[in-house]
Amino acid sequence: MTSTRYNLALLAAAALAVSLTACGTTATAGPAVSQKAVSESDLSGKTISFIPGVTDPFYISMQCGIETAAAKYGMKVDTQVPQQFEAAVQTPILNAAVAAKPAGLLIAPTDSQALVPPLKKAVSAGVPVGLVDTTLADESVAFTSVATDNKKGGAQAADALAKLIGEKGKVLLIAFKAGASTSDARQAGFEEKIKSYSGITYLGAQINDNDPAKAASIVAATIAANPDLKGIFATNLFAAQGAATGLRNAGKAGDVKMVGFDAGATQIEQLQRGDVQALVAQKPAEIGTKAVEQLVAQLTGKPVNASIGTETVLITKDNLGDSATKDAIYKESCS
Ligand code: T6T
Repeated sequence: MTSTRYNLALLAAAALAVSLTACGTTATAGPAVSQKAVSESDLSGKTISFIPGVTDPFYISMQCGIETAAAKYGMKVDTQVPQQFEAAVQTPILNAAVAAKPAGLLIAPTDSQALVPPLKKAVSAGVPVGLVDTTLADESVAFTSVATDNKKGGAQAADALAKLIGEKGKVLLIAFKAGASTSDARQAGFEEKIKSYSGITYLGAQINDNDPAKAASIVAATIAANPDLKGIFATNLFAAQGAATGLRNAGKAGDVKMVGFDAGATQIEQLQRGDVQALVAQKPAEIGTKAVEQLVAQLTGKPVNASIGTETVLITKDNLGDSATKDAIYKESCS
């Protein structure tokens, strides 16, 4: 949590260079939106538009959190999912959602630059924008941003992988998407940390474009060129799924150690099978719940947190039975 923002009466708050002090922290007013603050009871029947990055258990779990939190206020949730994790696919979905004039929009932008202009338009059209999971190069567009500390998660993965390989040997990183803030931050956190292990040779990052098959072929090619490869960090669910398949196909599962980000059912199976040794699980339902709470605060003129961080849980075969770990496994559906 970095700062607290007040949404001033939302009217001609255009020149919002106003700075307030709340709870001992300096606060900057959020972006101008054109609605008046309403009471909580007025929210009943209003719609929250939710646009995730793609379909996967991470965003399904987030949707479950959003729906449960919205229901407390009698609010409806309209979820529109891009078929691919791509700005060009997500932008028209966003534009259509804004045209329907929801009470607020919660979105995981698939590209930190490309989504800035359409989200600025959403704010100009009077739709408050909250960011979930991924963020933007220009965060001032949004009244809140709720996400995992992805840089820290990348560093956590580096430490886990270093330990698994006895702090020696060659390691590869699979970045799921250049320009997606989460992929970039996980990579940055991993790279910064892995440098501190003098016995580890970092082979660099390769991008799989959120395609498991591409991750599998990256692994095959890397093993062909580096038969002494010792470890892999795959930066999301699809990268990890494909990388684990690639290791199995190459007959290297369990021999080359793997740490993946995310914890859907497939990742847990791969962990149990020994193809993957550790998973950095996020808390997507909590991200969704907190984002709704911030949206309600924004709409009712209450203090809003500009930035909220959620924790990660490192899952290994050893702690798989623990209750905290069980809770961290993503859902495949809300029911
Ligand atoms: O890793 C999550 C999410 O945090 C990322 O931004 C995109 O990929 C996932 O949805 C997993 O597929």
